[in-house]
Amino acid sequence: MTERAVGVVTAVFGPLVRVQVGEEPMVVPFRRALRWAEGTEDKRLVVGDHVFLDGKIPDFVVAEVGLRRTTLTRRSPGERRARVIAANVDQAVVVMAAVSPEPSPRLLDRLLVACHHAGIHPLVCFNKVDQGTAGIDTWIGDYQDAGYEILLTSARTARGVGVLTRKVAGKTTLFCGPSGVGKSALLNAIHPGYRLREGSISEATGKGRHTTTTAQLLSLPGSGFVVDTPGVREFGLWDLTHRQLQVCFPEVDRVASECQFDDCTHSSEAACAVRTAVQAGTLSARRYSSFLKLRQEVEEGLGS
Ligand SMILES: Nc1nc2c(ncn2[C@@H]2O[C@H](COP(=O)(O)OP(=O)(O)OP(=O)(O)O)[C@@H](O)[C@H]2O)c(=O)[nH]1
Ligand SMILES: [Mg+2]
Ligand SMILES: [Zn+2]
Repeated sequence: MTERAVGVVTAVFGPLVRVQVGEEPMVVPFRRALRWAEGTEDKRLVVGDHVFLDGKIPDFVVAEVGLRRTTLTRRSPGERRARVIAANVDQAVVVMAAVSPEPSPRLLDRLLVACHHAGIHPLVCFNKVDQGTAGIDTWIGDYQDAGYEILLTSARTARGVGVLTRKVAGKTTLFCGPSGVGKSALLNAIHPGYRLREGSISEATGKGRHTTTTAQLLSLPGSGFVVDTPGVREFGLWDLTHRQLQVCFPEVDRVASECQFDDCTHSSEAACAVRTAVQAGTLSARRYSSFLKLRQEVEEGLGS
């Protein structure tokens, strides 16, 4: 008799996917004519996809993909279309190292925008605080003022790992950030049973070595899932309107409600509450400039 099973995609390897059905992981192919929920834009299976399998053990095949509740998407260099990284994620821990590899506020801001736009709750995590925090003190303030939850962790000394473990319990949480910041190390600290491979930092470039090469969804002890992802160098955004981008900078959006004009661009208008706040030092000049830069980029990308 043909059975129908429900599972979640935990890894994608070309024509095969690893699916967890109940407690049972299995590697299965997918039908060429997969049935997708209406409105699915990027028809490639990703971790977190809810799938329906037809067939009989051990000959299951993925036949249908459920509606994606959330999709985290990026535009890779040279690609015109959105690429979904993971589906059905509730929150993301955006990880930067406190010292090495050198943290990139530019990339952090992009990842935060991508999370907001996807409806995924972002948390900002500075890992490797055992190496010092002097270099990131001002930024911590910027992100705290913006309303983000900041986690200071060390996978090495286990500082902050208890808090992180509580934050991810019962949810589906994606870990993202540059290579070498310790995403896999933090997940190993949360649950040593994962035994994820950790890389080293190149002495020549000060960067990670892209140790994790494919995204994978892992079950947490208890309930919930975490997603380990490969490090990103760039994170392309596109197809956001001015208004949508502004909402992705919560602190700018809050102040903007007091601008004189509804369609204020916060760049040259005289009665602009955002510029006034930057001048008064109540809004971070760096975040403001990051917002303007991203807006310009999004504008240039539109319609091209
Ligand atoms: N000092 C210190 N080193 C750490 C910490 N966390 C991770 N590392 C080291 O940083 C290096 C990179 O860690 P990974 O966990 O592989 O980093 P990743 O973010 O998963 O990198 P990719 O998989 O390449 O994206 C390893 O040598 C870890 O041992 C930490 O809290 N403190
Ligand atoms: Mg890794
Ligand atoms: Zn304004």
